[in-house]
Amino acid sequence: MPPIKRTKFKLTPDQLLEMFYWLKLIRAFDERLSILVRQGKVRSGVYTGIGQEAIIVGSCFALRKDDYICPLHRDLGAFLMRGVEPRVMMSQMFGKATGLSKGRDSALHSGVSELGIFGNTSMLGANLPVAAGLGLTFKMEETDNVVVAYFGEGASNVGDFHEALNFAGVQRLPIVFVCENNQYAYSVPIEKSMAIDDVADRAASYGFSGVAINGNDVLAVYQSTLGAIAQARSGEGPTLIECKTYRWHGHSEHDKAFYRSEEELAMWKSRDPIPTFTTYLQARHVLDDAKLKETEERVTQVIDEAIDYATNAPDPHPGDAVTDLYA
Ligand SMILES: Cc1ncc(C[n+]2csc(CCOP(=O)(O)OP(=O)(O)O)c2C)c(N)n1
Repeated sequence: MPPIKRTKFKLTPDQLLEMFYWLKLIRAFDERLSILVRQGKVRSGVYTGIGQEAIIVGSCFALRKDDYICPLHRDLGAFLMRGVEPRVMMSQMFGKATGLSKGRDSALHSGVSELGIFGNTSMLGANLPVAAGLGLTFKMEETDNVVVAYFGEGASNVGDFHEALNFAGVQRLPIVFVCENNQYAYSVPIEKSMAIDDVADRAASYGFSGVAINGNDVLAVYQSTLGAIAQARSGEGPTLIECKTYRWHGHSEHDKAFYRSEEELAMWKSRDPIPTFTTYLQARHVLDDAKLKETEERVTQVIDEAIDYATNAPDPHPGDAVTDLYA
């Protein structure tokens, strides 16, 4: 196969390599966090997205800097891709003063408005009406910004999801709803919580399109998000993209996931988004052994540095507990 100049989605080799870097970095960040939890270094629940990275990378890659995301608990990678420094993110997980919320929350609820990240609360699906509010703001201000709102298939069973989609559909809001369907909501498999196969079908009730795609294919996620974003920017309203995937670890690091079989896990691991994309890049002469080694070394260096920084960072000062509050 001859080397490619750019893909049919107009991605250049450098952009493809950037996507590859993010996949590797986000995977490594979660893998190291998983070890750090066992070492007692993390002062937060850790909900890794290992196995699901293609969704975050493909969708965030399609965004502009001035767009917004509404992430959920499993989306730390989205924080990194939007520009949060790995050392700051690691500090956040360590509950250090150098973290996003300066060690004052359980780490998963911060937002960074200047990077277009709207912080979430613990209530499943509660980020979706917030995304609708952001979309309404963009519409009223007549900007062409969009918001990407992430949620799991479990969250698509709560009322907030349906209210948000209904409102977004009625108002034709510039929102891309990205469902990370990893097959389980904690221990509940999808067939025990939904009477239909595809979350994507729910969009039709609210007057817009829903599409179910392979969430382990970073280019498929990118392409779908790009199309949905173009539609949202031109005032044609929201889209629901359901990305089928699987989480390799338990719901959180304290969950041993006894409710699923080894065979099932092995089957999904064989669909690992990273080797699939690696082979794609190698076959098209975008990635050679030297670039692969360089990327892996860079990732290790970035993560090592982030851990060193967070380990040596100061704890929060009790006197700062009530700073940055407003009423
Ligand atoms: C309204 C609400 N109900 C229950 C919970 C407890 N809870 C937290 S995460 C979770 C499972 C979430 O599953 P899903 O939405 O599919 O996302 P995933 O964790 O699989 O990424 C549950 C039940 C909660 N936080 N909020």
